[in-house]
Parts: sequence; structure tokens; C-alpha cells
Amino acid sequence: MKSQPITPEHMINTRREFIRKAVQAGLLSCLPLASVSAASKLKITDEAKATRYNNYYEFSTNKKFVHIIAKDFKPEPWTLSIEGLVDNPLSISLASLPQAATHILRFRCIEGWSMIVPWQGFELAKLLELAKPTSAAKYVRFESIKRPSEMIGQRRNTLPWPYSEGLRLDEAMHPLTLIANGMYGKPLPNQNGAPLRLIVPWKYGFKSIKAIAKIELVAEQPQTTWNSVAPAEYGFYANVNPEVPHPRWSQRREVPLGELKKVRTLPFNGYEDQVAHLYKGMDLSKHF
Ligand SMILES: Nc1nc2c(c(=O)[nH]1)N[C@H]1C(S)=C(S)[C@@H](COP(=O)(O)O)O[C@H]1N2
Ligand SMILES: [Mo]
Repeated sequence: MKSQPITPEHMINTRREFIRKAVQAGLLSCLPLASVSAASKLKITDEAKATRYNNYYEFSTNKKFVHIIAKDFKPEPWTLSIEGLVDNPLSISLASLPQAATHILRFRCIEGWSMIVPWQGFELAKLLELAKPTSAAKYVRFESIKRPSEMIGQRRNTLPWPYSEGLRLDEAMHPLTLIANGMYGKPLPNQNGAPLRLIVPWKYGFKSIKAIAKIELVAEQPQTTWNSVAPAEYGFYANVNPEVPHPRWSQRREVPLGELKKVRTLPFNGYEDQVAHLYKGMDLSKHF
């Protein structure tokens, strides 16, 4: 006969459920961040790892140097413009952005490393609603700042500048799609995309464009930086998918920053329940 576990399964589940509900209700927000992450089963990456290993070609292609080379970038003052197919084009300063909250989310680079970051940010949908997209708007195009005087990587043609990205409008309106202006309870560091960057946690990291200066509502799928330079490696959709290998490596596993062992990569980076419906009827092995 099998021995009984000391705590019956249903009691463990009840406790988990209690913690989950309490977190959702904001009741545990007075606890240190670590307790909240334990409750949601996400182990937050060390801040020093997440802020000293960066992809940001405007500064350097060497991930370990970006945080040093980006020191003199001036993220303020800043204006973000929202234009194109909108009834109410906007030019917003940092002081008049929507209220930010903390969002603990997975982040997965196409190169095979990952992190779990407490971002401060707000839903992109809140900004788009202010601008009022017209019925002709079907996609959103994002453009980073071009400022070679402060971004020395832009003095070379490593990529066509400015860096640009795009989302389908329904992806952009999804509540997991954020504009982040902080991380680890502090303003966003230059190397992580100050003053404003996109976070799309179910997509590979290159979609999460940094130092956004312009958001444009458009009718057609926009050209995007990495997709235009290497379309076979960087799809427009770029949903995290362990089943679809990169042409040069498998995407089944990833190394969390600061850890030695690889872990399994999850479909849609763990957000399948929230976002899979956006892609009903699409062949995701083709639209990678
Ligand atoms: N403007 C701009 N945004 C960018 C990049 C870049 O080179 N330039 N790199 C992308 C890539 S490939 C990744 S993985 C993430 C890295 O974000 P992090 O440095 O905060 O980890 O930023 C993305 N956004
Ligand atoms: Mo990346």
C-alpha cells in the first residue's frame, strides 16, 4: 500500500489558491518582493544580472559592456509621440504618462537566456486608448530614438537606425503588453531601455524595443529591424515556441541569468493561457 503524503494534496492546493488570490487582491503587497515571487512561483533574477548583460546595439554588441557605454545617455527630457491612424495624435512627456504598477514577468531572448524581472509599467492599451486608433489601424509600429552623439553604436551600420518593431493591434492591446519605465523599484536604467521600453513577455526579447520615441498606428504589417536584416531568423510574430528551432540552435531550453542549469522553455514563454487565442487558426511553425 502507498504511504500517504503528510499534507494531503487538496490542502496544499488550498494554500496555493489562497496565496494566489491574496496576491491578486494586492493583500500581500506589503511583504518583501521575494515572498510575492515565491507565491507566484517565479524566482526573480538578481538585479545585477538583469542590468549588466544587455542586448542594445545602439551602444554595443557586447552584452557585458552596454551598461558602461550607456552611462552618459540622457533619457530626460523626453517626448513620446503617438501618430498615424489615430483620431487624437499625442505628444506626451514623461510626467503625464499613465500610472505605473509592478509586473513580475518572464523575459526570454532568442539567443537562449532568460530572466524574471519586476518591471514598473502600464498597459500599452492605456496609451493607445488616449490616441484613439481609427478603424483603419491594424498594426502598431514602434521606433527607438536615433541619437548617435550619445549612442556610439549608431555611428556604425550594425543595424539600420533607428531600431524599429511592430505588433498587430490586438497584440498591442493585450493587457500583458506593457510600456515599462522602471525595474526593481527604480527608474529604468539606460542599458535596459530608459526612459520607456516595450515589454511583450510571450515574444522573444528583440520585440521589446527600448528607448521608444514614436508609436505609429498603421494599416499594414510594418517593416521591423531584425526581421528586415535576417528574416529567416527573426519572424514578425516571434512568439516564444520551444517546438520551432532557430536555424542555428534549438529553442527547447534556456539559461536563466545567474544560473548554471538550463530549464525548459515554455510555449508562449509561460503565457499560453493568456495569449494563445490571439493566434487561432494560424500555423505557428510558419509564423514564428
Ligand atoms: N532599441 C533597441 N531595443 C532593443 C534591442 C536593441 O538592440 N535596440 N535589443 C533587443 C533584444 S535582442 C533583447 S533580448 C532585449 C534585451 O533587453 P535587456 O537588455 O533589458 O535584457 O532588448 C531588445 N530591445
Ligand atoms: Mo534578444
